[in-house]
Amino acid sequence: MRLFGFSPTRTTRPMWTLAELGMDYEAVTEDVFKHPELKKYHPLGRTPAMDIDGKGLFESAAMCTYLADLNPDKELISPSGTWERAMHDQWTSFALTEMEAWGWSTFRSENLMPDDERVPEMYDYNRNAYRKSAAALEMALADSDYLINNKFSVTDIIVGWTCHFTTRLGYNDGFDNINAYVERLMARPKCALPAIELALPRS
Ligand SMILES: N[C@@H](CCC(=O)N[C@@H](CS)C(=O)NCC(=O)O)C(=O)O
Repeated sequence: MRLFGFSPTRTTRPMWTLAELGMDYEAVTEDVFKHPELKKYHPLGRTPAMDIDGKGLFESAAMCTYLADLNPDKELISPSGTWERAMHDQWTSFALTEMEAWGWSTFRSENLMPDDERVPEMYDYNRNAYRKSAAALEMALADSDYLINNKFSVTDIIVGWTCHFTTRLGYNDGFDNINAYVERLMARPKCALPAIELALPRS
């Protein structure tokens, strides 16, 4: 098994999941975006990408879910068909589509696009849209440390990366529960999330 990518990108999600599960793999980190095989495993040439016995798997949440499913004894995820699994699907879909996507739009424009393709007009809109959604997670974390049955799971690895990323963007001011959640996750011994460094020149 090979994992293409490096921290603090979304590669941190499968990296952390693999550590929690105690699975061996080869990390491909050097010049990864220029790696001749990356496009074989990720159609857009992005990271993370996985080579699993020659088959490609992309999308960090799909990787984490698959890896956790491979190791039911580790109890990092509940089986399909259970309410807990539905809650996993709910919170991961919510984090990726209703929270992370807004921040990613700004981050990508600001950091990865050439000057003439940046869209700074969208930044306030993206931040506001993020905050409307994040208020729902803030409420869900009011009386629980972790998202599924108050027990750490792969759901927290996936959603936790989103919250760590948006904290780096300066999006979580006043969301005390989300900020405490990120700190709680970062204190876990196998956590692969790095120390918070602001990712945008503006908040
Ligand atoms: N939804 C994808 C996002 C993949 C993605 O955009 N990865 C970033 C790094 S975190 C990347 O490869 N960026 C390079 C680019 O956008 O050109 C996932 O969660 O795996």
